[in-house]
Amino acid sequence: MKNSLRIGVVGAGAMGADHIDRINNRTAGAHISAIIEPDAARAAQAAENAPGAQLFSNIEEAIAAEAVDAVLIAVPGPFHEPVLVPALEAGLPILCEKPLTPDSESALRIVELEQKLDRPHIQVGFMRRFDPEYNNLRQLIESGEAGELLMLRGIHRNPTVGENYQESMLITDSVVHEFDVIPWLAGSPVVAVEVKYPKTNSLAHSGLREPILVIMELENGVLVDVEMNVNVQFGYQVATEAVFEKGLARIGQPSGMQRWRDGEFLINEHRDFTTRFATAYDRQIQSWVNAVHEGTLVAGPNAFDGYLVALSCEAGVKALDGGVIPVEAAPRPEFYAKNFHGILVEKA
Ligand code: ISE
Repeated sequence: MKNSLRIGVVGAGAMGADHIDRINNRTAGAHISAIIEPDAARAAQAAENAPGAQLFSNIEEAIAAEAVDAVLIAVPGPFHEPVLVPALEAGLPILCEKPLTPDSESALRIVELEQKLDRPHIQVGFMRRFDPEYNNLRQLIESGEAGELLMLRGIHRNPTVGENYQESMLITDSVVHEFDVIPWLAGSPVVAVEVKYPKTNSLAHSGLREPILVIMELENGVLVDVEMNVNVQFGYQVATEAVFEKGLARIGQPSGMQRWRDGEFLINEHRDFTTRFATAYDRQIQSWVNAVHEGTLVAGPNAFDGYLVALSCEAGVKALDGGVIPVEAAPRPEFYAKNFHGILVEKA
């Protein structure tokens, strides 16, 4: 075993706390050495699961104290850039929860700053690339075994959302995942986005028009539709159907024990993304830690991928008001050319 990687987690909210538990209890070759959180009560609570971790109220203090070898950013998206900049300037490897930043302009600033380093240092936390079923589907598409991919049909359903969930968040907080994983699956970028409204769910809180149907055109001609629904009431579902020239493939169906009882057939369904993507999160963090040990630093979506997602989200938010909105990206710099597959590498 190489030296254990000292990770500083920035933000000890629900996602940060989940990563603290994952890194200290289920990840080889790493531990939490610092919790960077301005809210003292939240920091103290998170520290209970991170014995020996030092507490800091900002990233600059943790860097000055030489308390971290790598940083995991789990604060909300609008606060990413002020953490990414000093972490990049200190040359630290970074795992940044989605989104990279909330808009393409700031994403491009990060991409430009990162290119001053010798290689990419930022991995963006689009964990679906590490889900075993998504990996299987990608391999099937790449293999050509079922012929050409023609269409992808996605469902993305949440049980309910709070009053703070705004209409634009259907795109920026939820479909943001499809904007990363669909081009990765199909091997082709999004070139246009359209949104259609079915009948609105009366159970959605006031002002939220949902569900929506998001239609994405990919450069290679594959057409994608995604039902984005945040009020299904019963559980959490993320599934994809791929339509090929020679057959179909489906991933993300409910799984677990099946029961027949009192005239009913029962099967487990997820209640939220923490269980649906538990394996993906574990594999994402382990692969990142391994990449840092090996010196490649990034084992998944990089900052340029984060910039492309930000562009698609901007188009998606515009498309909420109607029209087919084009997505026009700057060319991918050579610096970001490597195609990361998100396939698990063995534990370090
Ligand atoms: C949440 O923030 C996530 O990232 C989940 O993966 C997504 O399914 C959910 O819709 C978002 O609100």
